[in-house]
Amino acid sequence: MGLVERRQLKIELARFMLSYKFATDEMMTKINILKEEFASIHDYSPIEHVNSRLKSPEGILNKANRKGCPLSLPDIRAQIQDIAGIRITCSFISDIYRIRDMLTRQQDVTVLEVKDYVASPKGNGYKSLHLIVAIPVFMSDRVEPVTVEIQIRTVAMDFWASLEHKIYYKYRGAVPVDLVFDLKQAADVANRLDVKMERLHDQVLALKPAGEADSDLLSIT
Ligand code: 0O2
Repeated sequence: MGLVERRQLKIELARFMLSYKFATDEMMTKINILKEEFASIHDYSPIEHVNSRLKSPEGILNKANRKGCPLSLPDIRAQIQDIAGIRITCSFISDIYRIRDMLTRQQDVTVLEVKDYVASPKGNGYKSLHLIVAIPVFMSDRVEPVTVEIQIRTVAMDFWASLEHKIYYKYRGAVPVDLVFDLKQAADVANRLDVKMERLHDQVLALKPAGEADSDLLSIT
């Protein structure tokens, strides 16, 4: 593809991405409703932080090239599933699945794919639950199902992934072997922390006398 065509495609991509922005806004509203509602009823929310991002047109084209995806909007729509991305962090591993259930049982959310890197971590130690979902976006002249990738992970998994991502980009993918080894060890430590924190949390919940407000116990977590 020549420079002029690539520039033209980027302009079309910017328009095409508007639907992804709307889908992200809709999902963020759903997640924030769950977060607030959960916090007000249970005095605790499994959702610690949420953020969203849209892949840049350049990022989309790079990913399409990497995947061997033809540079046409229908192909990009079909093959690049993380143009709209939402990341949710939570305290405990069980929260990851609780959030998944709360989101996927909503009628207008269609689950297209689940990648459970929590149950089956990547070789480098990466853990996270990825949901690829479609949500209908109501435009002035049509309803469009738009794909959103939702990553759900604990704070410890997120801490690890952020650092690994920085290191990966710093070395442009060619991370030295000793650093890869250290990162894998750090992932194991993060996992042990997650398991231990969950056990402590369960113990505290088991101690809770009947009728005691959640806030009295959860404030110490
Ligand atoms: P960015 O900058 O976060 O957007 P597929 O789409 O299935 O063909 P892909 O994209 O590798 O293949 O799917 P996968 O495995 O679900 O990964 C999508 C996103 O998950 C990545 O997006 C990262 O955000 C995150 N991710 C996956 N593996 C790793 C990893 O090993 N380390 C870290 N830190 N993050 C990971 P992007 O587009 O790579 O990056």
